[in-house]
Amino acid sequence: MAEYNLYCFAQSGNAYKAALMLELTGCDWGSRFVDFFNGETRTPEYRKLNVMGEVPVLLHRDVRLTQSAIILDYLAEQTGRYGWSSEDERRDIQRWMFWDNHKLSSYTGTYRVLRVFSKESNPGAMELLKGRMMNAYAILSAHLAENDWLAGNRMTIADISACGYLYYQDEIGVDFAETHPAIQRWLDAIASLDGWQHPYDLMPGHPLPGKG
Ligand SMILES: N[C@@H](CCC(=O)N[C@@H](CS)C(=O)NCC(=O)O)C(=O)O
Repeated sequence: MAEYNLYCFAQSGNAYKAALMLELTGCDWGSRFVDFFNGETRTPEYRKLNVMGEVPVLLHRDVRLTQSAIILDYLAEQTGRYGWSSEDERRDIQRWMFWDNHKLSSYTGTYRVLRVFSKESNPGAMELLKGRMMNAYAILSAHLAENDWLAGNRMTIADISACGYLYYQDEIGVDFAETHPAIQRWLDAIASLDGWQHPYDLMPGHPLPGKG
């Protein structure tokens, strides 16, 4: 059994944040596929594992963690990589991770679910989410036009958190090279690191059955 075990599935940008951190830091980790699209996170067994019914969940020795930001914070401490060098910097990193969880990943992830995975069409919800998502991209882009990284003048877990959904560009229906070149430059810089893999290569569950 690997040292770290991650409950994940390939379409989850939130799980990808943890998987990417584990891979970039060379951790000995294994994946446990969660059959999200067939309702596994709604089962009583899964709710015992995570009362919030969400992916990712990380197991490490006798520690069980949920929430990607907390998992990244823990892994930064465990590995000594992509973390902070002062308490002020830690707060700055957390500030971006809270923003990512609320404004960037959640609107992008929900919009993508409606656009690509949902059987029902909901144009009103999609328009609302797309507007919020595009506002978040404008904020991210403005920051990255002035800074190479989100916090601390070097790559940190804030960057690993915020990039989580943005490698699924074709499914989101955006082309950052065209619309937000500063975001594309930053995504390319992360993707050039040793060990980087696209979420569909790093985690199990792609392609979805019937979508081969
Ligand atoms: N803030 C959480 C969000 C986790 C999340 O929403 N995960 C999705 C999969 S990408 C999920 O499991 N959703 C199930 C649900 O919300 O019921 C994190 O960053 O870990």
